[in-house]
Amino acid sequence: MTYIHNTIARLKKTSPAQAEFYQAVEEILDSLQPILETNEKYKAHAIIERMVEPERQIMFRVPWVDDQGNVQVNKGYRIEFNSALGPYKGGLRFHPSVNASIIKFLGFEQVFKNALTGLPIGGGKGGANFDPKGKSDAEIMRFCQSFINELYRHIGPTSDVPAGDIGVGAREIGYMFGQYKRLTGNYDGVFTGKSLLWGGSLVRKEATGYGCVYFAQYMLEDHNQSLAGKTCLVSGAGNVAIYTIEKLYELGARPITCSDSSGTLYHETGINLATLKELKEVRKVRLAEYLQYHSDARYIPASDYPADGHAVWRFPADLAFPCATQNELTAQDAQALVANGVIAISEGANMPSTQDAVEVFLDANICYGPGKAANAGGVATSQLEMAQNASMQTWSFAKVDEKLKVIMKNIYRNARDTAVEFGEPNNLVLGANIAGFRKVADAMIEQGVV
Ligand code: NDP
Ligand code: 2IT
Repeated sequence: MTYIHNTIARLKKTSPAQAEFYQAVEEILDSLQPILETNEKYKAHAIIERMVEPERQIMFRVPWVDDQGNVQVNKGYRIEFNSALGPYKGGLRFHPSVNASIIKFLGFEQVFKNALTGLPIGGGKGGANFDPKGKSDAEIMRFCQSFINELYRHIGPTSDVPAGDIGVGAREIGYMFGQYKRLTGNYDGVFTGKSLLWGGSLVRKEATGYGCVYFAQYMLEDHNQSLAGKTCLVSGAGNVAIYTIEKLYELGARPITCSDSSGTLYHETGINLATLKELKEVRKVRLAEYLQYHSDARYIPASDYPADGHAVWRFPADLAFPCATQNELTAQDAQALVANGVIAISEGANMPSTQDAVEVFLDANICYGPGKAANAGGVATSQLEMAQNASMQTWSFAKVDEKLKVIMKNIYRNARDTAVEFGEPNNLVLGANIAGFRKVADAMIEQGVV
């Protein structure tokens, strides 16, 4: 306990005002107590002290000109957190809320997540406080080009390989790759999540959502349950939410909600996937427009949410898939889910449940798959994209999907077996955190004090 307290106290001095980052560190350290107590080597090698300090943090100005001819300025980030297991790997987030705390929490989580995949990738994260909403295609392109005018010198196919996250999809990756290629003259696998026309991997677009559902499936199978016939709550309406919903239907479940930052949609007969894709992938409009296609659905605007949480978690269902953003599920939401008989949570988003909410799930002894395990299918498939690029091959959809399933099963088993080893068989938070930590920490020790 003192160890956690001292680490957080030190971080508050050296990295002030980074609440999300402290939250992510505290959760990991809390889980690591049993292994830190019995393994002097981690203290002797100052592993925690080194792990919580990124290897390198790059922050830069991103100036660009909007369609009216005004000069705009955003702040760009790339935080290269840990390269013990391989090149820095992790997404870029474009959202107005982005700051150093958010990028550091995401980068820190990424280190452990990437270790859990079993693949040779270190952890990093980046982005900008740029708001893509309402921007024209030309503005998005100019922003991406300016962002890369600085970032290009820090990335490379064997050093740091960015991908998408909130606000960054195939369109943005295309503009960033184009500018990187122009500046460096290199046509290489420096980004993942690329278009299928020029180096992308089949299944990467679907991978985070599919993987999150596979993870739920493996948790349920272990408790003699299945997805068939289960009602599911999904939050978000972006890349992860859409492909979570798609896979839930394929496996016989019924997703009845989704949401965006303006409100929540509830459709008792099941969210219409074709309409959702049309609204969000093609027309890029607000979710409220869904009602124009399906008048039997209900829409709850964010202004009508309960003061202590989010409307999406207050509907009765068997399973919950938070797929929007950090801290979108509060302790009160968790209590409502448990009271309504939820049997499993699988997190598509990064750190969507507050620390108190996680405690509620663990106390209720239901299946709880933390994001760094349950959403690792996205980054794992990114690594499969890197492998295809490096070997100049293109694998079939079935081959990549099969590899994704095996990776998700291995992550689940690794987290579960580690939880069993440390005497808390149903605590996948503990299992995932210790399993990820052990791999990174032991690699760091073998590589010396660097
Ligand atoms: P998208 O940008 O495609 O979609 C994000 C969705 O979440 C949108 O519906 C958005 O609504 C909603 N959202 C975002 N921020 C907020 C907010 N502050 N409040 C309410 N709603 C919000 O992103 P992704 O689907 O790619 O990412 C979703 C989550 O999954 C993130 O936590 C991300 O870190 C995580 N993740 C993503 C991976 C990937 O491969 N893409 C891999 C692993 C994790 P609106 O449009 O109104 O903003
Ligand atoms: O949070 C994540 O794992 C991602 N946004 C995906 C990162 C990647 O490199 O594919």
